[in-house]
Amino acid sequence: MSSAGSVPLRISDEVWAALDSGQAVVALESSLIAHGLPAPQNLETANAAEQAVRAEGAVPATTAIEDGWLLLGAAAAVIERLADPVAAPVKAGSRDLGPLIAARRLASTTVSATIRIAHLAGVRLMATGGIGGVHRGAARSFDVSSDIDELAATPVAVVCSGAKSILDLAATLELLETRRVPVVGIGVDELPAFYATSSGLTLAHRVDTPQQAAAAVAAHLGLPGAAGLLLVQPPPVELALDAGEVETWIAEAVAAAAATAVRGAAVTPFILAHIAGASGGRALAANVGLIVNNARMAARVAVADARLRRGMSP
Ligand code: PSU
Ligand code: MN
Repeated sequence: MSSAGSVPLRISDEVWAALDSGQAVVALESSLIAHGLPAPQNLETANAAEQAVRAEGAVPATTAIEDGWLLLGAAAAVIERLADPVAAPVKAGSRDLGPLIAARRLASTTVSATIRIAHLAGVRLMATGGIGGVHRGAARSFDVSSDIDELAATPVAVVCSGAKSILDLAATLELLETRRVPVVGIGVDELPAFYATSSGLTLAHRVDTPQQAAAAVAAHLGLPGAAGLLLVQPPPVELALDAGEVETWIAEAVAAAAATAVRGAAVTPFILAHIAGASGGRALAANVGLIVNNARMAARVAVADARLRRGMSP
């Protein structure tokens, strides 16, 4: 383990060695382990995502907060605790890092917290299922994920299946444009709708290979003042759900959340759990499949990006 300067950042030996030698590294968030997926699929998915990254020749770096440290490359034992409902890890967004370091709490990291940690060590790629975004009814609730503003500030490329369809996808795409975050489809012209292949929302940019994606990442991150970008791909075709069916479950879940005391950061896990139950497991299978698929794609892009930085063709 190594620490970096005065920031309490603990980088695993494996990740440190990869960074040191210019090898591809992919950051993986842990909020989906602790709060997005039920046990035991959460731990299985975390392990499968790490394996998918390794299989492509990159090094996975799962992020978390533990005992006063930001972790980049959480050890297997930490990932097991994050996946254990009894350990009850806190969900950390960007704003939470300082207080949770000071309190020495065990915490999982959302996309916003993950890209901040990744960028501390110069990691350029991360993977997740879907980013947070503009919630339905945000005009009244002001519930907009800090993932958006963190992407607007932090130069990391996030591979995902868009934003979860429980959000207002059109408003999320508009806000990403306002915040100057490019959204690039990988093999698609439309924003994927997480569980479903398409949202009907057209993207401004498309690439068709990991090499082209890496070229877009390198060009974007090379611009002075550039911050984050999104690379989006739909769920694996055999697991994708029908958009109309998903919409029905979401409407139920949003109504159920509004009828209870669930607010703020608890809303996303609540709605995801409702959909998992209502779909009879098919939403869960799609969620797991797309997370692993996005980890694999992020690794391919990271490998091509690492080649570009070594002056080789991607
Ligand atoms: N995708 C999933 N499950 C999740 C999340 C994404 O399939 O649990 C998490 C991500 O960590 C994302 C977070 O960054 O939800 C957004 O939460 P909020 O809206 O509270 O910012
Ligand atoms: Mn929120």
